[in-house]
Amino acid sequence: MILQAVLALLEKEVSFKKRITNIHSTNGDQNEPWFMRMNPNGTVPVLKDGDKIVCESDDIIDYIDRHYHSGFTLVPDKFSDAGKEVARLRDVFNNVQYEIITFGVIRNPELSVTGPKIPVSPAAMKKRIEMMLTSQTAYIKSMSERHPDLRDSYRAKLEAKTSRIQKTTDVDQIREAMKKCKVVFDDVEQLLGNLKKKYGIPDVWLVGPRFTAADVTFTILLHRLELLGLESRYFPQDKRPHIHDYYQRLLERKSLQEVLKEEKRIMVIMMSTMLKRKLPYVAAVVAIGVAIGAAFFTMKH
Ligand SMILES: N[C@@H](CCC(=O)N[C@@H](CS)C(=O)NCC(=O)O)C(=O)O
Repeated sequence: MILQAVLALLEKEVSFKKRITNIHSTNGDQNEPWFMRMNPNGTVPVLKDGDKIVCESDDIIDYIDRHYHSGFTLVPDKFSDAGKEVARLRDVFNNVQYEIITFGVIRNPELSVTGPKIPVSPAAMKKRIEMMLTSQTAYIKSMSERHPDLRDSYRAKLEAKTSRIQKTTDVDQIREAMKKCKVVFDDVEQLLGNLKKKYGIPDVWLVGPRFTAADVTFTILLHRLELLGLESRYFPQDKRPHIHDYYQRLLERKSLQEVLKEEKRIMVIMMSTMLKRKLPYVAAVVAIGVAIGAAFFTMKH
């Protein structure tokens, strides 16, 4: 998830340059040879720091935490109790099937409580998924033929992407992903309650009084569920008061406020680009681009 990396960069108060691309267009940066040479998985986000390239959100967060000592320590020593708990929780949150839930709920809005706040119609989402399975895959295939040195990476990407996207069209899999996500919320609710008792303070984070990488990952999950109009199912004040209160505290954090502002800025930029090109499904491209987004970061020294 791109926003995790952005949030971590903001929490660490490091400066960076960003390059934003629309991963849902046929030839988004992530499918281009220069990008595949940086990240053979062809996924975002990617961080470039001098000659060093880091792919995968978690690795990016670990890298900036290790190399930049401003802000909070997000990843405690992996042998400490806190470090082990951060790793455990990141694993739990990374196993939530974001893509299936996001695409699935937009396409089947009856699965949402208040309706997705992303202005994409189910029909536009259906077309978008079809486009991904047709023109995007055709583009990746053509690139694999034109760039023999990258053929294996393109082929692996094609396989992974097709199977991921196909899963988003199966309502049973969507419901299953949502059910599993609920179990995560039951566990976190209990965890926060226990931590409040243990530390005797009301404003605990997931591993204690300090904000860590586990909170970064959970923040973005909460934000995504809110965008999908699922907050009253997953963290309503009456049933999951600890998570509800945790999210209110998150919303007061400067880093998350910046991320939300950035999300809006990207929406405006993408909207005007799409309008200029007179592309169809403007709302779908813009909104999904924002929600799922895409970015490549370069550190400023
Ligand atoms: N585990 C990876 C997942 C990366 C990933 O799947 N990124 C998606 C966007 S959330 C992507 O780049 N999709 C574009 C594509 O597959 O063409 C990470 O956390 O960095």
